Amino acid sequence: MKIFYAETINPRKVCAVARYLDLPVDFVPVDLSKGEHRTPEYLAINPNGKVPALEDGDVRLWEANAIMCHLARAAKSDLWPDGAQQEDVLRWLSWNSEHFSRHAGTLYFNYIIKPALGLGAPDDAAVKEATGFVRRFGAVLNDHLRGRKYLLGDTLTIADFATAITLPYAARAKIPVDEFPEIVRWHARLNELPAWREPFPKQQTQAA
Ligand SMILES: N[C@@H](CCC(=O)N[C@@H](CS)C(=O)NCC(=O)O)C(=O)O
Repeated sequence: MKIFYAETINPRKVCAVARYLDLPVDFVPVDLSKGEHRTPEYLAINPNGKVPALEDGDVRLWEANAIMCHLARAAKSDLWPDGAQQEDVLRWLSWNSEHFSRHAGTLYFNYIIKPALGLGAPDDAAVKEATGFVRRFGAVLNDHLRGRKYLLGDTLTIADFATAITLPYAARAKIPVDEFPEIVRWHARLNELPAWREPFPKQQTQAA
């Protein structure tokens, strides 16, 4: 099984899940700064020209959430549970894409990716709007987490890996999570997992 990744938020979800499940994965780095995600070879794997992507035998899959499901199924893990819990996971994955990480991701892009790729200064209007949405939807997340260990209660799922994905970058990306004590507590719990803290494979150093 191969995972194509860069050290950015969406690949981070799948790398963290693969590491948490201890799956035998071949991690293939894709250098976005060199345009390796736009080569014909890579576009044949993910026509969107985005990371992550997965190859598993005949299966080629893109979209981080779908890849996390595939990894959990491969490991027969309840990170992707059955039945009513699955609906709850889908609820949080959808909510997160539309409402939380969408806006937290705008802050991540403006404060981390733009400077890293030399794309200019943060867009003040976009930052202001995104910060407002993070506060609005962060309050929903904070209220939900009260009295729960994870989004689904006692069970860790891929919804936690997806929804928390911008939090390791909160300080640098000026994501106002410190205003939400339940989110801070939940993230501290995720930080107890080595796979969450260090999701990416160690880069091989070039021989001199
Ligand atoms: N919805 C996609 C988003 C993937 C995505 O936007 N990946 C970013 C890195 S976090 C990327 O490949 N950016 C390169 C580009 O858009 O040129 C997923 O969840 O996999």
